[in-house]
Amino acid sequence: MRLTRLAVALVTALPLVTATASASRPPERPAIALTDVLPAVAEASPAPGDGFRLTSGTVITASGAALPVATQLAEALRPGTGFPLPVVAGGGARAIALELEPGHPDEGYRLDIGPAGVALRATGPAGLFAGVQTLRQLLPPEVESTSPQRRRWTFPGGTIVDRPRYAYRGAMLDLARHFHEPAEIRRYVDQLSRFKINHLHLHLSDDQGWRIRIDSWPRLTEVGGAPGTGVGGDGGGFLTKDEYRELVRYAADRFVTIVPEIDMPGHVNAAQVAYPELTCDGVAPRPRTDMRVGYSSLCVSADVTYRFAEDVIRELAEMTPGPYLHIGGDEAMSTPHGSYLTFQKRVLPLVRKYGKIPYGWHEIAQSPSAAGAVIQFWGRERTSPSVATAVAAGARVVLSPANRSYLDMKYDMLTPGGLAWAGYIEVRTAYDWDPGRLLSDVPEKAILGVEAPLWSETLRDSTDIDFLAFPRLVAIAELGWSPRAAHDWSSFRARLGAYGPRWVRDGVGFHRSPQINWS
Ligand code: TNX
Repeated sequence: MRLTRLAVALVTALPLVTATASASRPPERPAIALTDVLPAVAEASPAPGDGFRLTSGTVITASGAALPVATQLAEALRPGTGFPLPVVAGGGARAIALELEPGHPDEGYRLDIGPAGVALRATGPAGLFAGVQTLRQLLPPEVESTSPQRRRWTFPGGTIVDRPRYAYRGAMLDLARHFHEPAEIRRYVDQLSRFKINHLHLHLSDDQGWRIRIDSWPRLTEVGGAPGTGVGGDGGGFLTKDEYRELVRYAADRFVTIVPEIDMPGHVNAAQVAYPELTCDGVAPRPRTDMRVGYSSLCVSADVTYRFAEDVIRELAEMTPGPYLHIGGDEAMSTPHGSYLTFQKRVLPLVRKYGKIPYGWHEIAQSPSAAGAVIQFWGRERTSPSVATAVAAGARVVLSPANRSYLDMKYDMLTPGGLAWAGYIEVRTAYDWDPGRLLSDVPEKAILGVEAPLWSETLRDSTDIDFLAFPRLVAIAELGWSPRAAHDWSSFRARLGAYGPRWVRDGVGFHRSPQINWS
C-alpha cells in the first residue's frame, strides 16, 4: 500500500503532515510520493493532492548562476513531455522557479511544490543540481523518454528540505587494468550524478598500464598505454591531456569533481617497463597483464624516483582543478617498511607543493607525513590504529570497506565477472552499515565521506560497468547523502525496486538482484 510505504519512509525532524488515509478520493494522488527518492531525502512534508501539473504552458525561471542547471532540467524533461519548457528570467505563475539564496547548507536545497508552481532554492548551483535530481525522480520514468508520451505529468505536492550527511560521496573507476574510453566515463558520470555522487576518482596507473599523458615522461603512455596493456593482453589506451580536461569539464557540469590517482611506490610495473631507470638495477621488467599485485616498487634510494614523482604530480595538478590528488600507496609489499616511510616523507609534501590535498589508500596512514591528508580506508577491520593516529594528527577519512563498497566483488557465486576476495556483496550487504560507526577508533567528525571503487580486472566495457555498479552504487550513495535516521532497508528496497524502469529506459543493464522487487 502506497500510504503505508510512505509512512515508513518518512524520516524527518520536521512536523510531518501524515498523509490522511481517507480512501474516498484516491485518483488525485500522484503516482510518486515526495519520499520515493534515491538517496532518501532528509526531511519531507507531503501535501497530497496539492501537486503541480506540468503543461505545455509551464516555464522554468532562473537567472545568473542558476541558468545552466535550469537548462539541464529543461533538456531532461522536453523530449518525454514534448513541452517547450522555455527557460526565462522573470517569475510568474505556472513556473518551476530555480532561485539562489543564502542560508542553505552546502549542496542542500529546499523544494516547495504546490498547485501554483514549484520553487527550488539553494545557496549555490550545486544545491540546485541536487534538487533537480530529486525533481527528475518525482515524475514517472516515461518523462525522460526520447519521444513525447501522451499522459499527465504531476509533481507530488509538499516540501522537501534536503542536505548531505557527508561532503564527499565518491565512485572510483580503474582505467589501468582495462582502459575505459571517455564516452564510457561520461556515461558513468551521467548515471552516478543522478544519485548525488559528487566525486569520481580515476585510477590512472598500475602494473599493467599507464593511462594519462605526462609530457615530461612521454614513454609512460607511448609504452604503458599501447595496445595489449589491459589485463589478459586486452585493449590498451590512455587519456590525452585534452581528453582529461574535457572529462573534468563534463563532470564539473554535473557537479562531479575528478580525483586523479597515480599509484606509487607499488603498482608501478608499467612505468618501469617504459623507464627502466625507475628500478634499482636499471633493468626493464617484463610487461605484465596478469592480475597479481604487490611485486613492483619504485627505487626509494634513487633521485630519479623523486624527479619522476614530482613531474607527474606537477603535470597532474596543473590539469586538475579539484582539491585532491591521490598518490595510491596501497599494497607496496615489495617496498620495505622503512623505505615506504622515506618515500612518503618526500612525496606527500610534493602534493602540497603543487596546491593539492594529498590523498592515498590507508597504508599512507603509517607515515607521519599523512597528518593533513585524506586517507581512503579499504580494509575489512573495525578498528585501524594507524588511521586513528593519523586522524588524531588531522587527517580525514573516506570509507571504502572492501566487503561493503567494492563494486568489483561478485553479488553471489553465480555472478559472471567480478572478484570475490572480499566476499560476495549483495545489495543489502552494500547498504547495511553505518559510515559513522564503521571504525570504532575513528570519530565520526573525521569521516569526510564514502566511496565505491570499481576495479577493472574483469571489466571491459560499459555493459560490465553497469552490471556491477548498479544497483549497489546507489546503496553507497544513500549512505553518503541521507541522514542516519533515514537508514531503512525496507524503504530503500522499495525505492530501488521502483527505480528499475528508469535504468531500463536509459539502457543501463543493472543486476536484477533477487533481494529487490523490481517494478
Ligand atoms: C586490491 S584495494 C587493490 C587493487 C585491486 C583490487 C581488486 C586496493 C587499494 N588495491 O589493486 O585491483 O584489490 O579487487
